[in-house]
Amino acid sequence: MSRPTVHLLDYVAGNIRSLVNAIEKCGYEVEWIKSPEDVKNAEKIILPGVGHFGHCLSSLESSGYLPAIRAHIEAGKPFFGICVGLQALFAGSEEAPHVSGLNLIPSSLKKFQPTDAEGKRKAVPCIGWNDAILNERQNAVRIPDKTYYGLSPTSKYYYVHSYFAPYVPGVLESQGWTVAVASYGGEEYIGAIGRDNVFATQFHPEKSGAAGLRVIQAFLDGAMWTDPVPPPILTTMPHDLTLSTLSKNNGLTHRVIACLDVRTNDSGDLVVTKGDQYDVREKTSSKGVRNMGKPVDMARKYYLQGADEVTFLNITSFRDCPVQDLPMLEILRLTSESVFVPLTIGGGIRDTVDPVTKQQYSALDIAKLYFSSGADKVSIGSDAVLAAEEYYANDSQLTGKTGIEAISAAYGRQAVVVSVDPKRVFVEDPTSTSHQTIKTNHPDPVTGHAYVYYACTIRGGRETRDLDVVQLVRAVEAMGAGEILLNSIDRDGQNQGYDLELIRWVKREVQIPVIASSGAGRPSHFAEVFKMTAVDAALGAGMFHRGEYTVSQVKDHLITEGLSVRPFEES
Ligand code: 1PR
Repeated sequence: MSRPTVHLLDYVAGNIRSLVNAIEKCGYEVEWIKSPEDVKNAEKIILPGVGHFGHCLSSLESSGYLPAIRAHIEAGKPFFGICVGLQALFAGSEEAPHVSGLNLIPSSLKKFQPTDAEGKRKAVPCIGWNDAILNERQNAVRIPDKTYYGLSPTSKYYYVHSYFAPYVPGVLESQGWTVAVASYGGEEYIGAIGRDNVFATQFHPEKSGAAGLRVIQAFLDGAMWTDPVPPPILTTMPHDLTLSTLSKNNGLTHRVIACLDVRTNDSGDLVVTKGDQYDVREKTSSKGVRNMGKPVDMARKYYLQGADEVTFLNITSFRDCPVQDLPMLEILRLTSESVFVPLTIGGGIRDTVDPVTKQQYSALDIAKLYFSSGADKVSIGSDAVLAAEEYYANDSQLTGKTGIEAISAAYGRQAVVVSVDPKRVFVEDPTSTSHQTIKTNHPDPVTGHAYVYYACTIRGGRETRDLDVVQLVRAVEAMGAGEILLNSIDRDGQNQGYDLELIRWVKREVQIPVIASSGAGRPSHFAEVFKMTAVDAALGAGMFHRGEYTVSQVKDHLITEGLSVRPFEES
């Protein structure tokens, strides 16, 4: 028997593979809308959206989709907008003041401020797990004891956006809308909204684990009001705490990321490996590449343990042309079929020439391949350092030609992570280098020098450049990077905890979110980095791969320390 269908409007760039996978997981088949004519014949439509409000709405307008969508909605047929697909329902957005939306909701989107009312900083874009809670007093249209499209007040959903629809209690509800709310750094905004046949979420349900799949399933099944789901059981919750009393990061839970460094071993198989200070070879006489397991299986395992994101770094890519690296694309395709949290892929994202076909590929071409295989973000390492050097050589002028700029323009800032591989350099005093230094609490044990800067490296730490981390992160933020993955070669694989001095310093320099990486050896290191710095997420590798701790043990520990995490829900 053929499966029921839903029509999907992919008007942007083809990076919605995970949505297709989520729809298929819910038992439905996707039919693609290729022209405004197809909208007429569609019964249920999903309008996903990533990137820039102006680009999305202008391209919908110029290709004739806006009247077709309006007619679909007016005909009373089911419509589901996701992210910019929600924003399209509004009149407009600060992001593109001269571009109009569908104006079904007569208000406009605003940009998040970098500080809250008390002056506390918050990262923009807002990336992470947050609420979508119905305000019981305000929502006139609701059925007691039922949930709206499967939304649950105890679940968390994955958001990534810089612009938001401000929530004013009661206003939209009085016009018959049902509204679910989230809050970020003191600003309340609309997380989900619906009326009659229209439903939309600012969060990405296809990236929100079981909680998100439930929302997609409810829309596809036309189940507007459903029985509530039991709240997840948190066995470790101390008696004096409840979920809502745990400390959040500006409203977001503390993100825990599992990272898999992948490379070919000496028998030619792609394996997850793990280094000490980036040396991934065994210390025994064999000197073989350390084999920690199979990439897809391990990614699934961490998803089921509650990882909030999974990152793959293809660590041999600086030698091999990634265009030929089909196994890495296959790893992404397979992983995205069953892992419904954000997937990042790094390694070899730069302009390149295929050594066999001699064909030229831009960094954007490479990123496209990864996005269409299921990646949500790409992570750029070496190429970001070289681009930053050029940026300073060019009097801090943007050329528009770098991979970061091209990918950010096409897919949005949130899709571009810059992975930083710094090494500490000690100096006797700040005047002995042109680089900015800090006084460290951990002076060089040999020389006793107590001033330090962090030199950027490329090619997996093999080459140190005359550019420091502060210069790098400022430059890539200006180019349009959306997040910093902050490694430390000194700490990698040492199990001694994160480099808090480095993390604090970088957090001060940029507004975009920062992920702490390198050095996690036990759950308390995660609690330490979240409590002692303002970092937005923390990543672990070796301690998970060696089976010493699970992601759920890390999250349990964070809860006992009073820090909020996304509770894992069974699929
Ligand atoms: O330069 O754009 O081709 O990207 C290459 C990417 O591969 C970079 O992101 C770089 O960080 C990474 N990479 C290259 N060589 C290595 C290596 O290990 N030999 N791995 C490497 C970097 C660092 C983290 C690691 C954390 C946490 N790995 O990803 O997982 O340090 O480890 P821990 O929790 O066990 O301490 P490009």
